[in-house]
Amino acid sequence: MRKVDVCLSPDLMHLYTIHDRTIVIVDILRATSCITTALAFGIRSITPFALLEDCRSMKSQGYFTSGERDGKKVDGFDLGNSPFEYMDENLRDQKIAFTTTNGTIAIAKSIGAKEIVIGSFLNLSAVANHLRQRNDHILIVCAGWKGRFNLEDTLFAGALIDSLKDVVEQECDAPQAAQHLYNQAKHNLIDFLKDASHVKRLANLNIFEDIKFCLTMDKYDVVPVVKEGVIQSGV
Ligand code: 3SL
Repeated sequence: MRKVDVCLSPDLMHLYTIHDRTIVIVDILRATSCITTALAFGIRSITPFALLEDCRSMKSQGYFTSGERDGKKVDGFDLGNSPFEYMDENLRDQKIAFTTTNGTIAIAKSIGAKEIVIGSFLNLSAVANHLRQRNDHILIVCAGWKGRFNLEDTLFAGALIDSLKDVVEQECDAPQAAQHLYNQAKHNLIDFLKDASHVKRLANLNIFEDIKFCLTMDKYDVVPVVKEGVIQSGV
């Protein structure tokens, strides 16, 4: 049996050995939901950056610049961090440089893992099938918010563990906790998350449709994979 664990915040990454693991990065609201959507809509690649100015500098190399800080589109960037922005025909086959408050930090901290996969509710079954085909131990890394725990990423971790329960052995207590939470929430994720901190943060920015969309299950079949620092479709 392969082992599965959940890292509840990128600030806890130092506790885990990663070189022998497939890491699944999750930032439901909204970075990994955007990446999944972008690749489903035919964007060629997404290069993630932890630092905003590194991302901005890619403009001169023909990249579209995209992302946010504190939920707001970065001044001078081409795109923000709403999945709906990536459904644009004009972006088909283009290269995007991407930076976000938490999601791209979680990716940067996972470099060195055996494989890095991008997960969201939008591609939950595709990611689960991908993991089933590999025999690696798994670490689900929740992007959280500025080092803190968040509910929506933990719910995704629970959903993924639930769908792999016949082939994984849980390490420590975080996988159990995530699975219990998901089983409580699964009949109405939107209602369960109505008081979640990032739902409120986005609502204060008048962002509502993104939340509903990012909580949709299995809309896309793509499995974004990070290879040599670039995210491309692995399926
Ligand atoms: O932190 C992140 O990576 C973002 O997904 C946050 S936001 O939803 O765009 O505010």
